[in-house]
Amino acid sequence: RRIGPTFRTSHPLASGPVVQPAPTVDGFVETFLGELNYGQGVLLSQSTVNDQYLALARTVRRYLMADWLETGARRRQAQQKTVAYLSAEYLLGRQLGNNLLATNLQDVADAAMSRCGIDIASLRAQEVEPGLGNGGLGRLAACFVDSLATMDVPCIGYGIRYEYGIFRQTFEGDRQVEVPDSWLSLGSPWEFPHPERQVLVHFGGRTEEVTDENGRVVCRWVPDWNVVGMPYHYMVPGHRNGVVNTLRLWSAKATQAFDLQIFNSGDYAEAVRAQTFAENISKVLYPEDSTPQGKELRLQQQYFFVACSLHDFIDNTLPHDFDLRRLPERLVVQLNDTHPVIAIPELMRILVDRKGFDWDEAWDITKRCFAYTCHTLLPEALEVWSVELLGRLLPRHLEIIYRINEEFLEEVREAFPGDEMLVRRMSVIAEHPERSVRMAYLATVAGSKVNGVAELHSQLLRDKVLPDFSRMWPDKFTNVTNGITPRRFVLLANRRLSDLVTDTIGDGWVTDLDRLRELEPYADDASFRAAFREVKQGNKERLAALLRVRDGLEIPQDSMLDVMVKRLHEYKRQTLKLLHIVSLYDDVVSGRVAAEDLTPRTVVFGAKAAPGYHLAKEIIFLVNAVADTVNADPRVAGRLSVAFPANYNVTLAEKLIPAADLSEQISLAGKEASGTGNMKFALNGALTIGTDDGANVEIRRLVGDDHFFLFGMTEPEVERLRPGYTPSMYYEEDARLRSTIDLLASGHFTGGDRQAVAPVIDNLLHQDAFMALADFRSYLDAQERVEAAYADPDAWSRSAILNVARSGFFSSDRSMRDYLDRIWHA
Ligand code: T68
Repeated sequence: RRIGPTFRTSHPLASGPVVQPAPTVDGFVETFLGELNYGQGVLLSQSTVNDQYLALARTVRRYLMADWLETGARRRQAQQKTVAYLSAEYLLGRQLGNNLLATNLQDVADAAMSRCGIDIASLRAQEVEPGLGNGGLGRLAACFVDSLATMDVPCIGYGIRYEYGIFRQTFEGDRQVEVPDSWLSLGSPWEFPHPERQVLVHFGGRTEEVTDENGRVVCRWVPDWNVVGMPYHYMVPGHRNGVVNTLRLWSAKATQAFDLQIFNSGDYAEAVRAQTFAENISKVLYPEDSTPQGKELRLQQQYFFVACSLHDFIDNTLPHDFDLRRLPERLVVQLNDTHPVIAIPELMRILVDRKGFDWDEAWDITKRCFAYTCHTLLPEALEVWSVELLGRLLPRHLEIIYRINEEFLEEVREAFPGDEMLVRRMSVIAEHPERSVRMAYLATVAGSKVNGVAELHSQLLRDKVLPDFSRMWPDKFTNVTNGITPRRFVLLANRRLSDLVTDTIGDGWVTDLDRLRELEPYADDASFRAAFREVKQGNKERLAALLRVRDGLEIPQDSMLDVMVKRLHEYKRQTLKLLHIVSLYDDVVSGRVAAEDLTPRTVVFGAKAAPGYHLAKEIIFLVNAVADTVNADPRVAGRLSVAFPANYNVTLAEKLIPAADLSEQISLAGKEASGTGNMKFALNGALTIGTDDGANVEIRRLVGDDHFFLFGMTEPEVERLRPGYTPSMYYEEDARLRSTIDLLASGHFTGGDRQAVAPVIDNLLHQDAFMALADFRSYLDAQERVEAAYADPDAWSRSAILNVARSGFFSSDRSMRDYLDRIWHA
């Protein structure tokens, strides 16, 4: 049955304008009621909050539609180079607020809803954020597509429409319990299915050589099963510039819904087996684990979305008569980590097997189309796939990878004759512990550029992770420091600060964040500082109100808000923060320090642990246990409290970050590739306590040493200490550390249960792979400097304002300019 376009383009209506509703309160109300009545099929008087939310979302959508269609048409016409951003994750956050902001309809919508007797805040709260990512990597992708739309750069974001995103975290008895995130269950008004653009994806089977019509021997893949990729389109609006780009996420469907014969025979489960199997591919997001578990489904997901995306671009986006020799002029594929790297052999397969290119020409085209971003430094996080699995799932791709590797190793032998050790080290195929494909190496061999995500990270990537490759191709390696979108993370999340900044320097900063520099002189202006403090206070009150309702947590108002939010990982060292809290508490309960002498402090944690990461879950348990005890102890009441709201996500980040005074960025130096939360805090006027790691290095350089609390070993110091590192030595030699650990180990926080704390304590004393104990003393000293600084509100606000003024560099708009200049040349 035909599902392609059937309209005659010569018809007079074919080029008519798309009608947008009037951007007035009347126009908005009318459209909203129309959506409620005709879209949802309910009367206002009968409607639920969800009906109203959906109608509001569809109303806002209408205002974006004309721009979306127009942008698409313009892009098809212009035939410019397009960035295909391939990412297995997009951590988008809620859409309604962002889209109201992009269309500048916030005030109109507020007035329209209140005219209908509806509290718009309750509708905003109704939206479930699409949590299609784990953390930094997925959120970065979302910031990047926002910036590209704002900069009017042709970009298609490609990814997976997981039916279940990152799990919802709950706590039961202080332990993390994961609940499936059924974000689609009440309907998603922001997506548009496009069945006419479905793609068939093959798996399994074997390869064979056949002679084609020109008498050439060619390779053919004879797969043994298929799934259909169904695209869903999402709007990615630029900021008030009439541009709407597209995010295209793929959902897996069976080629046939069910087997009617089996169904009729009564075996209902068997009749839908194939369907269930196929649809599992996009069922759920993999919770990041930092240790690749040879998960077959994960490789299926990766190939599935990559195959759909390349097919979509080549066969459905480019003009039909496009000469693929010119592909690199029209397409640059940015690989967001190794998850989409299977796209490299896939493009080779398309060019050689399907389009009839000879190998060398195909390889030349392919190399010019790809670039690769690495997001890690942990060797165990570099993805590898066993040859056995890859060959079983994608036999043709394995052959292609072998050939790419053979030719590459010949190149190595020519460049460095007689060094077979080097050849073995650089091979895309690892031999031990089992034969496997090193995806980062494949990406480096094929990519025109390889970049790290902060200066230090890019340096370590060259020197430590891929040293042989950087020796062979020094020019291939570059850096692009990460960034964050100021639209979501300042304008939307921190309206109070945005208004103050705009009243002071105008609103140019929203799309040109370097303009925040103009705030610098105001750091010395007492009335501006007072206004700035009022902003912070307002944000703290907003947070307190939210946590009261959301989590039943009370956070005191007159205290330093000290925040550590990020995935739970040993290298990020939530335990170091925990040791600090326990040491403060210990000081008071042991009588060393009078409670009145503690700087009032509220520590907020937010962190999810991967479900299979046992030690991380033990750390969560311990943080909760310490929080319970500390919060209930009258000896520290009003002086020290700990809050751990469950289910940290983008929505919570938008409320937490603007309220923070102190930003905790305390990873072991050399382990955090960049961090992006660190940038969000600085830009919202929190001061950072941090190690010399990731983008902290650049933040400190920009905001200035006096406005950043540095502590801990540097990366070279870490490496020097590593051999023979004995954590228990620090315990023996530092009385304060000993007392802190003893108190934790005593079971004081776990109702006397010493067993419950043993996993974390034993690990710290006997392994401590991320050297929390080595940095403990230095961290405590830095915290004392924090307290001294906080005691002078004027000096503190001055530093906070300078953090804002000097963080413009961390706009993802700047990151995009760097990608454009250094990598994409688009
Ligand atoms: C993060 N990586 C880096 N990975 O840790 C962080 N991993 O320093 C950096 O700022 C950020 O990327 C953006 O560059 C991740 O977030 C993952 O989420 C991940 C997901 C699946 C598998 C492995």
